[in-house]
Amino acid sequence: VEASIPEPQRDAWKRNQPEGFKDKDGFEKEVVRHVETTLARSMFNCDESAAYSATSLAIRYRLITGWNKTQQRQTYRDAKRVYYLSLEFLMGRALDNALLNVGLKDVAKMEDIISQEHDAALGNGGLGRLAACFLDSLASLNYPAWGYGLRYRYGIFKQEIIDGYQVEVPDYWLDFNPWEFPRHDVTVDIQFFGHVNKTTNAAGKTISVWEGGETVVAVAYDVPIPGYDTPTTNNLRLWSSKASGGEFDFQKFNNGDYESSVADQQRAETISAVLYPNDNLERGKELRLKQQYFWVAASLHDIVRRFKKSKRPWSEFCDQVAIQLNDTHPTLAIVELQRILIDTEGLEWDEAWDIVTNTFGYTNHTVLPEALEKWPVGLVQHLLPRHLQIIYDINLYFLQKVEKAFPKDRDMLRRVSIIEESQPKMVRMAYLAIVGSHKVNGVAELHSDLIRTTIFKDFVQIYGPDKFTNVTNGITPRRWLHQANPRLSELIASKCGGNAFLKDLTQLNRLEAHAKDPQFRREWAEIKYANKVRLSRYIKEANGVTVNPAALFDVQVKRIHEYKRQQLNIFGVIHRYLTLKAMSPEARKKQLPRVSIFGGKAAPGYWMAKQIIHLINAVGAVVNNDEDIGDLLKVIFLEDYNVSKAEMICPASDISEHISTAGTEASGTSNMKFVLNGGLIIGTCDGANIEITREIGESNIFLFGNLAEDVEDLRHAHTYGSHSIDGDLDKVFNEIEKGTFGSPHDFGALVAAVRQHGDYYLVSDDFHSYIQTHSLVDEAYRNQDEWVSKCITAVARMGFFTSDRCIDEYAESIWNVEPLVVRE
Ligand code: GPW
Repeated sequence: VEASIPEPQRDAWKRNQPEGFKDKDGFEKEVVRHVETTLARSMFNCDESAAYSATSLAIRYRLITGWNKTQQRQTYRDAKRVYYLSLEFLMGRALDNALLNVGLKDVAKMEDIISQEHDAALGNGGLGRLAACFLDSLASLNYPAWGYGLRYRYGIFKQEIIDGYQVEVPDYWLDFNPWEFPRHDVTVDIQFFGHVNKTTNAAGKTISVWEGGETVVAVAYDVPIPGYDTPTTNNLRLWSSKASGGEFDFQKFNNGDYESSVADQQRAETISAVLYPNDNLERGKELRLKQQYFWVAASLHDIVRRFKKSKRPWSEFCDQVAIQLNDTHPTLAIVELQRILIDTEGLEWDEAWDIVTNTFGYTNHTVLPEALEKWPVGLVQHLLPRHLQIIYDINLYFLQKVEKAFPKDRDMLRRVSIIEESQPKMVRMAYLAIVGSHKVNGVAELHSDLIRTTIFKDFVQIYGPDKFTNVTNGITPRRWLHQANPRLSELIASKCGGNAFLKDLTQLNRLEAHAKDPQFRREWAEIKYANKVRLSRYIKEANGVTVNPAALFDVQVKRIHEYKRQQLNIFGVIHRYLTLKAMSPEARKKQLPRVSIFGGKAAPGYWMAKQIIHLINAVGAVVNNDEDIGDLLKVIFLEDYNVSKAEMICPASDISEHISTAGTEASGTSNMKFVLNGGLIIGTCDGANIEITREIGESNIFLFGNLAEDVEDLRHAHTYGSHSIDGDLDKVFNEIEKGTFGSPHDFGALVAAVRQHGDYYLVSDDFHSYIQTHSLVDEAYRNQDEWVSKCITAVARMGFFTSDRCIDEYAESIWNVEPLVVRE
């Protein structure tokens, strides 16, 4: 590697290598040094926030050494790298994770300090959190890998509940962020708008030149990603936008056009200003497309620059580079790489296209039509004129191939065209992603089957089945077991021969032998109880409601969405309430107390989701204050569900709800988190629930509801047959309409969606079996010994769902990369 330090200074450099620190003393010394010299405070005015700052600065010092070493080694060894392109990285807090991964967790026990940290919330939900788990696994398994994303100034909004309604508050999180390193020298000029000119180059070849328009500058901010129990520390590079020409355009400024120069600056900075708060929905906004191109172009420029340093021929690009597209959001990367190769590097189309398709892999995360990205051709033309030409060419060559293979099938051409011939014409990003990648994967078996047989059926015909594969999602056990539930992790370690299970989760199977051991069960149950006490305290503090920690804790926390069916849950809660009310006081005494806990954000523009939040809170206000009911039922909506709250909630659930309409939830990942923390699941046969059932056994999960294969017929029957509502559900609706939970007018749309508008999500069809299954849950919970045995057995069989397994599968079957061990 070339060193940029002049010869005379190199010796001094080597003599003065920072050494980091190795032990508790060194760590403490570093913390005190930061309090006194970096923060200019003393022992007497070091509050918790200052303690957090100093501690994280000390830890980050330790990370940097491993980080530099990792990057140098990867470059020196010229290893193939994986680039994970994701518009979302839902990281949560970094300090606790860093302490654990570098092995200093036991040195510093400091919950109060840890809780000072603001979540890094650059994501909406499952898709963003998956990216964060993947980064943890990539580093822990020593894969040379970088994440590329956007450095949003505002992450996902904070949710406040006011009078039962969601109110959004901006999440400005960058006040003090010790985990990022601005690289003001690493910048890329990103072009927008303008026009394309055709000219002839020196060799007499016609070439396209993209000219004019405007330029925005991308600035790199690097975030170190430490692996667990390894010196490997990978990089997450986030791009921030700023105006070209520095602060503001001095030309304009000096000409007296101050306002417009400031406006230009603001317009540039707007690109990375805010995360779009939609989950499983694309709204086709111009700024979103700008974000996508800005991020993708900066990342590719960076990747290509790194490759060119190796001086290898272009034919070796895909031996050095694998790029994974986290959903279709980064699909323009395919077009951008093709553009660089043909317009800038002068490759022929076919040669370039070969490199492109061998480089990219595409992961699909949804079959919901409203989430499949399409961009109006006119918008792409306006913003990225050269890219639109290339998209048309990609489509032309693709359709020519299809026509050859299916000569008589004109409808096939219409169906698979990357350009949808609608009014206005649209670019279908998923199709572009398929055509430009060598592998396409879904995120759970059912989901991968569904994409092969429904939305991408034609492409399986065209490319054959091998291009389509499945990689079932996973979660990192470091954060989601060890960090979130330290006591359970310790108990598990005591039976699994130490912490090795955190790196090889299949070793959990050694727990199974202890599932019926009374002493072990007692310890297990005691930890669950303690976790519930902790959550109860939080609920008291946050909601002012006293809940009984001995009650069955029933949790549904995730983004609020009709397809995830929080409405089914709350209708079920109302049914339970009515049933309890109808009982005699004696009969009531025999009932099992329950706490129904909800949490999750609604997209700000998703009116129905907001109605659901309102109904949950309205039901809580009535039920929680009903003296007939007392402890038997409490309904809690936890404000501002996020990663750090999930870390507290998951360990405290007895049962969690994963009850999406069959065929709609691609995978789900919180289902895995809850089971791994010793909770059982009530769920539909959807997403990863199916594989969880296969692994842990049917007797350890509560499945209910219609199957994916029956959904279409049921929907058809709702619309064209006679649609009768479940009797119990009807009673629930009548109660809502009586005004029991406040003005019935407020909840009319939720009722009408089922009664009048075709019940698209099959709430009524599944209601009976949902209620019945909840009775089975109650019954099972009464036998605590059996229940705890089920929980232990389930945890013992969860080894498959680590994101480590998942990353190894991607590495082997999609990326063709190998680990590179970095020595300490
Ligand atoms: F629509 N997912 C998500 F596919 O959290 F892009 N946000 C999204 O916008 C999309 C998917 C998208 C989730 C899936 O809903 C969930 O089932 C899956 O477990 C998760 O992505 C990770 O694969």
